[in-house]
Amino acid sequence: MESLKGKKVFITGVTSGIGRSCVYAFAKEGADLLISARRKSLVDEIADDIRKKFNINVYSFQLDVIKRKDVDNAVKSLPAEWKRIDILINNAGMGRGMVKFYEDNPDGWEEMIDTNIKGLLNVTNAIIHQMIERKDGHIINIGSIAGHEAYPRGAVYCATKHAVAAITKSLRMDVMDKNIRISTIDPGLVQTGFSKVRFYGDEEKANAVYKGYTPLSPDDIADAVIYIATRPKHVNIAQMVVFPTAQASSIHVHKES
Ligand code: 8X3
Repeated sequence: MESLKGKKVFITGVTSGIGRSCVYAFAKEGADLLISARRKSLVDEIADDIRKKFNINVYSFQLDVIKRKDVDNAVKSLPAEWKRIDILINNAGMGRGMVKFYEDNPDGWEEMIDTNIKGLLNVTNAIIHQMIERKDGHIINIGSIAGHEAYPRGAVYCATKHAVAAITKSLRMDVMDKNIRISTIDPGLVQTGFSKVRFYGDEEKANAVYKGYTPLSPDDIADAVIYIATRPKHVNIAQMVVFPTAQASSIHVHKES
């Protein structure tokens, strides 16, 4: 296992779910963290907490991944000691709506496409050039089983995660001569605020997604991300699909009533 001590790890979307769990998992391993999300006050709270608990260096900043110029500026204006980023975790992502395509709200499509595809591209582009120059780096995308299988009532969400899968594969080919690892971890059902956002705040619908079986926790995924990030340099976990034991595909979930 390679040590993460002192490695600079940049994580997007850290205020909840998998992003937040990744922050704590990497902090525990002694990594220095660049953490970002849309709500700066929440990012700062997490930063204060992990500085105290883990005695690591933390740089927290506001970032809306969908705004390309802002992303470029934020990365360009990082203090000198934070400019070398060893690991990027493209976590920021979301779902909006789970209804038939012809009943769906196109505003939700735009949010998903902007965040899950353009956001990931914006952040990757802002960070990969220094990795290419140094011939060193690791980018870990948080994809989804929805990037492998399309399912009903998920046309656009599935399309965005298929896009993440395609970008991951193609980018890996583009940088295979630059000593840069490109990985994706593709979870099934993880109990986070994801469903509440997807169902526009409807808690009942959101809770029903995780009833009748034991879903993955965000810590389960952070644990897998740590595994991916700590392999020896010549080992790239290209893709990792993680399900709860009661799930066998996007649409096969065994629920006890
Ligand atoms: C979220 C998991 O199964 O709702 O990416 O697509 S799923």
